[in-house]
Amino acid sequence: MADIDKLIRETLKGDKLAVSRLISVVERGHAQTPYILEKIYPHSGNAYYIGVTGPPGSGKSTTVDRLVKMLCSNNYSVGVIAVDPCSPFSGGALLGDRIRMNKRKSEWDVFFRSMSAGKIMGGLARTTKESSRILDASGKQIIVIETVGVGQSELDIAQATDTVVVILTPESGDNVQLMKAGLLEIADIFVVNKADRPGAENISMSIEAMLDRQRGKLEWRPPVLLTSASLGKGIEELYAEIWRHADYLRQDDKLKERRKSQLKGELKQRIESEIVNTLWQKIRDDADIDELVNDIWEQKIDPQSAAGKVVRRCLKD
Ligand SMILES: Nc1nc2c(ncn2[C@@H]2O[C@H](COP(=O)(O)OP(=O)(O)OP(=O)(O)O)[C@@H](O)[C@H]2O)c(=O)[nH]1
Ligand SMILES: [Mg+2]
Repeated sequence: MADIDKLIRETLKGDKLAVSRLISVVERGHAQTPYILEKIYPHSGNAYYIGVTGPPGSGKSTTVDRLVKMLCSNNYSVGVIAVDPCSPFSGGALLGDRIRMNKRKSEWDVFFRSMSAGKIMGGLARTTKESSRILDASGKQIIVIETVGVGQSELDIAQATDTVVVILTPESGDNVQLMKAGLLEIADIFVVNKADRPGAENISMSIEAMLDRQRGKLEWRPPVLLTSASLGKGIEELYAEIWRHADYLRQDDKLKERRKSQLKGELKQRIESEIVNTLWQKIRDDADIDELVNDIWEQKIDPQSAAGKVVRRCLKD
């Protein structure tokens, strides 16, 4: 525990090596994770969280790279987490290298972390949240989280960040697909990247048309930007729109409400897993699962009734 306490102290002072080690401990789902999170939490909540999501290869890492450079040259300290749900070789590693190669790097306060699902115990959403809290508590002013927008991950990013940037490309296909992907609901800012390719205007117009149909329902109408991240075009506009959204959230306690509703979601998830773990522990102690399996096998009882019986008996005492 002494080691962990030292690591926590150094993390809170902003020591990069300590931050990196502490994230690794949490990432592996080490037994001391709850202790670490308890000590870290009171020091978090000061950073602004930016989420960047979109289909594979849409230019997220390239955009994040550009954004981070702009943030750093405006003297912000930045923490970046790039989540790769499938491959262990994320584009994120490249991002780190690209930033490292920049000659002005020594003046910059940036921490980069790439995570692949394979290494993570207990779910990407949990680890992303916990790692970003560590970065936040270490004093980073801006946290950027990159995830590929497939399946659950885009909902996770909306649960973990203040401003969500959804990056699409001219190849992103028709808008029906976008709706299905659930990216529409979570976007605070739309970016049509690779605008140097044909079709960018079209996709931008169909997003605008979709937003038009929602008119009245939207308190914040997400802007639709055209960028060409690899050429550095449109990034200044994106930067400005992120801050415009941040300003919008800071009015009338909107940011507070957004974060509280995220905390509610997190609390619910954590209660659920607490219930499952605690009950399972007790059920394993009380009930003879193998015997019950035999009863089910011999058709003395059906699986659903057996489950109900076990849980009710466990809750009674
Ligand atoms: N033509 C063009 N290519 C781009 C642009 N932005 C990025 N690319 C290229 O698109 C490819 C994917 O870029 P990344 O930034 O790695 O995309 P990503 O969304 O992070 O990819 P994953 O993390 O693998 O999902 C790279 O080859 C980039 O150089 C752009 O504006 N125009
Ligand atoms: Mg990437």
